[in-house]
Amino acid sequence: FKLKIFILNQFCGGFFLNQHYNPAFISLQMMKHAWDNYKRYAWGLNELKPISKQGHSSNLFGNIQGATIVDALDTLYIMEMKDEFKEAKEWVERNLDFNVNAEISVFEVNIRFVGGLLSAYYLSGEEIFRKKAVELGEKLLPAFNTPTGIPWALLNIKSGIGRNWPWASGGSSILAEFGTLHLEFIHLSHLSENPIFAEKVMNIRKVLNRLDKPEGLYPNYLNPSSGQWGQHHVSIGGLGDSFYEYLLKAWLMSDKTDEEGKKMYYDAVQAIETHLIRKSSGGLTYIAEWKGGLLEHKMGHLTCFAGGMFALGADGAPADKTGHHIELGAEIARTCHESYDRTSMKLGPEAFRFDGGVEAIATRQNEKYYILRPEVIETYMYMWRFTHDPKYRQWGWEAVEALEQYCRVDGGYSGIRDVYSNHQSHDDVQQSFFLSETLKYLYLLFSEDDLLPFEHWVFNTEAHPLPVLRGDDEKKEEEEK
Ligand code: DMJ
Repeated sequence: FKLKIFILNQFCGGFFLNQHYNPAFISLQMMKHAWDNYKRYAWGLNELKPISKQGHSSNLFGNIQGATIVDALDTLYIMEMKDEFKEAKEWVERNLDFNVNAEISVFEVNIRFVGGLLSAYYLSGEEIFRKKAVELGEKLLPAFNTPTGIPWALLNIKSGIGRNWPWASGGSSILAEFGTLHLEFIHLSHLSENPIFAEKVMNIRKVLNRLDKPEGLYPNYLNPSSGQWGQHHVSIGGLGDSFYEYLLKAWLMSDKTDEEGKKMYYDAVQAIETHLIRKSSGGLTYIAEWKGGLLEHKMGHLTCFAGGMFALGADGAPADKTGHHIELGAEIARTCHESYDRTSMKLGPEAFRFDGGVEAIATRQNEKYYILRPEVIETYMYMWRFTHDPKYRQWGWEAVEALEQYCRVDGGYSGIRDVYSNHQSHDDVQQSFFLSETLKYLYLLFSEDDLLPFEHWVFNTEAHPLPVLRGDDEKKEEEEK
């Protein structure tokens, strides 16, 4: 890695050395390498296997193809990779096809495909992306045909038949899945002038608001037929995470007019603080999981996004709690950084624990992997924007160095099976979210704040920026300015 920086400096007149944290390294070196190899070995397929140098297909997208292309569109645009954006757009025009007999994950297709297409449209103004986003949104509508209107997790987009994951508590739908449609569906209604999308997600709110919440918390499982909670498991990581994120962002994206979303978010954070947030004896703040009233002192890599969320919500926090929410964000960022720093590879494990004498360390073999996830870097990016404390850029750069040293291979970037080991064992998958989220958040972390400013843009949970929707009066005022 150091050698690479040295060589780059020879060619670029010390550019990379003088401006140590230059975002150009992320675009010219990292994004280019990830994209070029995807293009070379897996073009048109969903993801790349960078070791075996072939395509990777996950059943999350059924046989819809091109997940990496659609997920990466806005990153290419933001990084000004014009040729690559053009070839990606041409692929979408010619090949992106939703008329397939495929059972897909409604959540994954929404956040990656609908979200990716919407952002590409808003950034570039190219009509093809709007058209494809609305077409796909329409394909997802049959998922809401349940007695309560809480959508199925899985949907065959040809037959319109839906079902839930067989492992999910007594046929339940998952909070983080049906709770992570709101931003995209509001924009689909906005762009199609068809209210149906917004109606579907507003009904989810209605169902949730009618239910009693144990200790004010939202369980991860909800049965779409009975409208009752499944098991009382609560998590701010997997199965729960982006539901909370979307309450806050729905309010921000509505130009702070969605009072219901706002109230639901701050009430939920209050309950999370009371029942889930704890401090370890070594002084690390963490967010535990809650199982029917009992705490499991474990935090997932996924949960680390919450640092950024608390900081983003700080400004609107009720009575003099702004500083407190920023502080909470900073503490979660520190804990998640520790989870990276306490490994051999300086990359964080999938889950880390605070029991049995350990702090911020994975104790189970099946929790020691790192699959190129973005959440910790996402939190650094938000904390940097809100505080400008240089440590967040420094921590982000540590992650860049580790990614270059351990995850970069000839054929792209790969996840790691055990971040505590001294020998890297690659999982051979370059996840599409590495291009849409991890690299985008790194790029933003090292860029100026006026690139996608938070007053105008809200990021969906896959890091696809969506514009704040302003009322007509505000729009006029802005134009006059
Ligand atoms: C992404 O697809 C999204 O960030 C989602 O909300 C959670 N998991 C992955 C990245 O880790």
